[in-house]
Amino acid sequence: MDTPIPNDLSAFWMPFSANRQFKAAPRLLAGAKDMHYRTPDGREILDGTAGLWCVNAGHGRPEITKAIQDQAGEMDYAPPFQMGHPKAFELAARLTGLAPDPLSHAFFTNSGSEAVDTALKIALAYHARNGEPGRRRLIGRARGYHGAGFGGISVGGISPNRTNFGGLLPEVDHLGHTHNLKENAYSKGQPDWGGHLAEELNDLAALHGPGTIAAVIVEPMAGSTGVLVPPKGYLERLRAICDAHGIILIFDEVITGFGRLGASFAAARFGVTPDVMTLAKGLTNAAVPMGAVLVSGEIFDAFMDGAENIIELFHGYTYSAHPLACAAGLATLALYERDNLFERAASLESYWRDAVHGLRGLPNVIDIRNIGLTAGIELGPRDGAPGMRGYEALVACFEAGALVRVTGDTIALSPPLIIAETQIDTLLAIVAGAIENIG
Ligand code: PXG
Repeated sequence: MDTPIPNDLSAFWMPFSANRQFKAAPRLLAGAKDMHYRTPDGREILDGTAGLWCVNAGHGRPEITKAIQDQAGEMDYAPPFQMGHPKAFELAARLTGLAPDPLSHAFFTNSGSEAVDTALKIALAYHARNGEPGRRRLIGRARGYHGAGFGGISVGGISPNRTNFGGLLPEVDHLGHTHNLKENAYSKGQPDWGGHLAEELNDLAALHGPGTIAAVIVEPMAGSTGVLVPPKGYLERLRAICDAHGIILIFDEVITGFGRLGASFAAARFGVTPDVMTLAKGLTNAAVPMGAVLVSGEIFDAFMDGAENIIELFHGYTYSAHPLACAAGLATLALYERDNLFERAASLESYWRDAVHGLRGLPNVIDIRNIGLTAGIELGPRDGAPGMRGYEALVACFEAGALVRVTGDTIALSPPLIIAETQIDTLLAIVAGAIENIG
């Protein structure tokens, strides 16, 4: 059945999009099932990006749809302040059960951006309550993406996301990024070179005074800026330096959570556990917006002193732990477990790695990197027109029947974890054809 195409695209101000370019030649998606989108004119598009790194269990899973439908019929909404509903507590227990120790408490938000702002606020408030109000500095990393809120863009390291938005948060500094083509081009999995870059945190601690730093936030694997895989030893070193100086380590696992790297979380894959973890996307398979912040018992307990009738954290959202999101989250976690999707991602990794590295040698390809079910395929920029080659690759892939994500001139792939080996072949053949055709 054909879905009608809207006849006027003008009113919608599209996020993170070139509005005029898009509206001159729109790419619309109207349906989705398992590994495919469907366009309004009935074309099937293989989903090479799990939507936007989020539909990890594939599209339109009936178990999730039904859970949302049932919950909407039973109770549409419940206020989360000074009230509760059963599924919120159940989801928090299941989520913390899945997370590595000592992450034992969950705060719910509606997006990754809100999860990041919440995590930063918790880190600052924790130190204040813990007798160290002078710890107010937040450290992010160049090329980090932590959402679009003021907290997230302040610690984020993507310059156009920060420009023209005023003074941002004070008392923020950044580590350098770990991307280095000269040392690490065509690395498979974690690069050998670059673990020492974590020492920059010691330099920043010396510069500002270690007792002034509240938290460090990093994506264990940076997704948005093109699949930057952590060098061997890097995260371990960050953890050790944070421990030495009393700094809270926040892993932003909005992309890396829920099987993307072949384990529940990047923390489990790399064997490095943060004090705070931010989540969203795959938490509900993206069927209902939801984010979460997981914190250690030590952090939670620091808030649980004082008079019991006083609100411990003056923070929250109207839709924190929304019943539809909780229902979707519970159904999603059950599906991940029932279908062993994290293990499936792990077992597909070597096939995926070989397939993506098979594109080495194609015109203009200057690097290929991978981990879990992710890949970054970096193209050299066209003279005087950085980003053009990437954009043309996106359009060419879409026309050939695959959805990919492009950041600058890097093609980023992150398919649903249900992808079959034959679909990996199809996806990479489409990407290879696009790279050859755009020249
Ligand atoms: N942290 C990380 C690590 C993310 O990847 C966010 C926070 C923010 O989440 P929300 O739900 O507020 O969007 C993200 C979001 C891309 C792309 O091009 C990635 C994201 C968003 C938009 C585009 O790869 N990730």
